Amino acid sequence: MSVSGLTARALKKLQQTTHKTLNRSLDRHVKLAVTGFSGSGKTAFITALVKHLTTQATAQNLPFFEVVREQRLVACKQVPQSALDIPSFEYQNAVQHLLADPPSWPPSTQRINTLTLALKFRSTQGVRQHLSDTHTVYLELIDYPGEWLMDLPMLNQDFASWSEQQLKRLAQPDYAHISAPFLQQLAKFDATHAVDESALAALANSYADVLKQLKAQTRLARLQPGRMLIPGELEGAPILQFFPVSGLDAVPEQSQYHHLEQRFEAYKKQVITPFYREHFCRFDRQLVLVDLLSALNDGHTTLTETQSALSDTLAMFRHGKSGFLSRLFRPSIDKVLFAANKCDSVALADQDKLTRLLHTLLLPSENELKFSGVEIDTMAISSVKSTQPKQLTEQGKILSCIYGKPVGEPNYISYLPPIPPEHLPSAQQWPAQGYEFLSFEPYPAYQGQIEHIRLDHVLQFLLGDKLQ
Ligand SMILES: Nc1nc2c(ncn2[C@@H]2O[C@H](COP(=O)(O)OP(=O)(O)OP(=O)(O)O)[C@@H](O)[C@H]2O)c(=O)[nH]1
Ligand SMILES: [Mg+2]
Repeated sequence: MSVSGLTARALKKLQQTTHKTLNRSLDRHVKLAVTGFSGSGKTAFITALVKHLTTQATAQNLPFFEVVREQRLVACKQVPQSALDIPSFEYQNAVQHLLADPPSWPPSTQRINTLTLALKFRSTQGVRQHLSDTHTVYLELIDYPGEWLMDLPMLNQDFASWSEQQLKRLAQPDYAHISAPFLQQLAKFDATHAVDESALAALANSYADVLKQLKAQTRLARLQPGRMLIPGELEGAPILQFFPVSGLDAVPEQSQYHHLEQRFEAYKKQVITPFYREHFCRFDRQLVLVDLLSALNDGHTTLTETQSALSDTLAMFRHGKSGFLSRLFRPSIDKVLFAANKCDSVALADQDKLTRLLHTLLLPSENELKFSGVEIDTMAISSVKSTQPKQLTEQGKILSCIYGKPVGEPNYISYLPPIPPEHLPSAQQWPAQGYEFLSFEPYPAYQGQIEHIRLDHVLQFLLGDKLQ
């Protein structure tokens, strides 16, 4: 290769890097982590965010989002994404579900995908005002199957501690009826024995069945390994064929235990680590969506499990105030918003209780984050409104009900939802009849417009300062 060819390429690379760096230093590029376990509402949130910013950005619709209220948002549109190796988020398909008659929810996510929005706005202050009339912030969003998020904490575990944790969970009375066939098979398994591929495959399949049933019948978050549920390109790969086994005092070389341990480590190294490194290490802001209502429906054990799964997962993100220098080289999350999603399934007056419950669940994590200089907030939201509040009078008493179409039901109903607890009730305090919050279909769009609850607060908290 000629020296001039090399120099030209090097120069181009330098220009690209400088351009990227300048974008970052002027806060032009914001990478938002929309985090949440499967079913927490990530895809619906991203769809609603794009819809509201691109076609419904009025002061009436987003009053708490300053740039919109002050009429400084010139326009917002989807632009080609920078990551060419990741499929694009199928916005049109997702939004068509919400706008259809009757409307439905976009399907659950099977692979990672991404989308970049350009927000062109007029600045009010600082250097920017003098640089040009309008400025553009690029907002990058990534959507992925929630199951894959659950794998991140495995990076901090070895095979023995992971196995112990999984087996303890499977033995809990709430889940024992599902895990019994696997646990019985496991009791007959000799981990010290020389490798028998067919025995390992049979147990791995049985363990995968348990995970699938737990997913179908409960709202348990930590179903690991997540790729057993959504394998993506790893369908049928031996790296997925492992399962938890009780620890041994000494692990014989060439034993089945040793083999499983190797597969576990390979899964961490070849599946979780690249995913984490490529997609989860360079976020600027984070939204954590939590579906508290499904966990409450499931019972005390699942709510407690959700709490510890959230705390383990949050610990995996790089947080901390992004000073100018660290920002250039290693941007880190400096604002985290915790959102109790789907708050439209409870009465308007009780939505605050969800916020307080979420706050209580996350206290230890919040404390940790605040200590590292991260700004946090907690709120109850619904990115896509699925019910309308409705007051009914019964025997002279006013009841705060909600009106909507429950998923799978043919008709709209007025429903008096249960009151969510404000604090984590102990097993003894748990109501005998449990909780029964209903899931609703999206509320029909009116003239192509969908409604939200506090999406504008979310946008202001996460992006407001970048659009000043
Ligand atoms: N009431 C209400 N329900 C919602 C909302 N967003 C999502 N849901 C419900 O939650 C379900 C899951 O939403 P998704 O957006 O697919 O969740 P996800 O986090 O992308 O899930 P995975 O793709 O499986 O990781 C939907 O099918 C709806 O039933 C919301 O804003 N309000
Ligand atoms: Mg999804």
